[in-house]
Amino acid sequence: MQEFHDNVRRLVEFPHHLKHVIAGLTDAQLQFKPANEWSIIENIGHLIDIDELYVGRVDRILAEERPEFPRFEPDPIVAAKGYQQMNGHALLEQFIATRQATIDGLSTIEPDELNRAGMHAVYGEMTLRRLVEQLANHDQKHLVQIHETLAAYAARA
Ligand code: NI
Repeated sequence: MQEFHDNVRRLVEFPHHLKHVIAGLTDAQLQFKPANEWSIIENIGHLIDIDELYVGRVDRILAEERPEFPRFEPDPIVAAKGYQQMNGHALLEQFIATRQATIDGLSTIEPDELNRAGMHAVYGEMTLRRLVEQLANHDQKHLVQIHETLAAYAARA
């Protein structure tokens, strides 16, 4: 249970880190797209998509016996939602609200439910315990990508 709580705490803390990074950025920085990469706005939108995806998985794991999860393709969703045309700071506030809802949902999980699982088409068995760890790791992956995008913006010709 301790590991689960540690990962939930990582999920709680992440929006504060992200807000700190995003706070002073201009639209030009937020919209800058390195070749074949998402902009910072698109990264924020994708974080919303993934929270919604994971909350859906959590709900199904709690309600069904070993539900099956299809492979998720992030790029078409990011493009279809048109994040690139949105206001980055408003989108960040939307992510913060989405993440709060995620945390509220996770707070109702009982210790004996942590080993309940679904079956992912690519990753195989996903217990609730592992799913929450993956979500916290996913945050960090995109934080790194956001920092790399900022560095690429600063270094652009
Ligand atoms: Ni991702």
